[in-house]
Amino acid sequence: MALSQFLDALNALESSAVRAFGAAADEPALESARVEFLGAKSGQLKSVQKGLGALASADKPLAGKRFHEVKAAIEGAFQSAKDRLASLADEEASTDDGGPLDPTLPGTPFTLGRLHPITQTIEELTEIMGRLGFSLADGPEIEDEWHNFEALNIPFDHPARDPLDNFYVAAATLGEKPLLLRSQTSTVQIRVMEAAKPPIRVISLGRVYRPDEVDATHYPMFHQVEGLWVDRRVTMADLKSTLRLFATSYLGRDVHIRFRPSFFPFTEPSVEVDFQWGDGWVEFGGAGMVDPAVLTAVGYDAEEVTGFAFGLGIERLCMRRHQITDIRELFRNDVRFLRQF
Ligand code: FA5
Repeated sequence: MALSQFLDALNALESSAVRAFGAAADEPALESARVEFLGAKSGQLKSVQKGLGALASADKPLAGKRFHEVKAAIEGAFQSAKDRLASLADEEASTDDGGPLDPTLPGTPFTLGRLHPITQTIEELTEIMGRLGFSLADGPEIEDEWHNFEALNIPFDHPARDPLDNFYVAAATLGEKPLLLRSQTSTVQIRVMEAAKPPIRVISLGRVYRPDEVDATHYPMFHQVEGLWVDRRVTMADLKSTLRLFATSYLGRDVHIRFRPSFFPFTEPSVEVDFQWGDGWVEFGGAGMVDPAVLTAVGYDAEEVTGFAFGLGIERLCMRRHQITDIRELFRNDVRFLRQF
């Protein structure tokens, strides 16, 4: 046999074997390709090898070298086909318990997130008060003592200013104005009145902070909704009808509302606001007629205008609406709980 003929046969064998192993899509196909090309008895490599003996001795070294190259290439193609099928099998086992892929099975559904119940409550309260003509106002959560206390007629020696009852910001150093996390949204009353002249009709909803002991109805961070209406001849009757409309819009027509005499430094007279809950009454917040001292502190003429203000706990409203009995549920961030709203 001529050398060139032998080398041509080797080249043809190499390309058909590499193609066959590359195309083997499963174990049986791979095995039959193995038998065809690498089979010990009648594999094609074996039969080409037989031609080696018929070559002239001078051609044998070159022919033998090329034969071993082709043999290594074919065995390599077999090994990589084997590895490829093994890793495919692993993948299937890990995604589908080893069973074959069933393209007709439904996919993994995307679950849509939803707004936190407190955010939902804030949005709903904003809309209700918007219908009553109240626009939205905002203020910072880190406040100075003027807005949190002084302008609200809470003097320096008032117990509400006790550092133990407030979250003062440690970064405010000696000589600088002390700063604290606001303990009530009433701060926004001052910010709004400093910035605008009457008539004023705003609400503000946001976070407030108090170092209260945590229990089923108290949390160190909670939310309040503050309302403020200042104009000529605003009366206590306006306050009561506004709060009644607010309560029935959010909680339903059968909710009753009750005022109890109380004291806040920034309102006079002041009341606690209770809503009926089952057989009993629950306190939702405080309210009253804006104290003339507050109107004067922001530069209003207390002889000309009057106003009412209220501040209610948003968690309590949300809990009352959804029959949530423990405020801590709202902040545990357990999606099984939050998904219900
Ligand atoms: C005030 O904060 C006054 N600023 C309310 C006010 C505004 C009076 C305008 C007059 C005019 P009080 O401290 O009572 O009031 O708090 C109001 C409501 O916040 C409470 O009734 C309660 O619903 C809620 N609240 C108070 N502390 C907590 C707490 N630790 N966790 C959850 N809610 C709370």
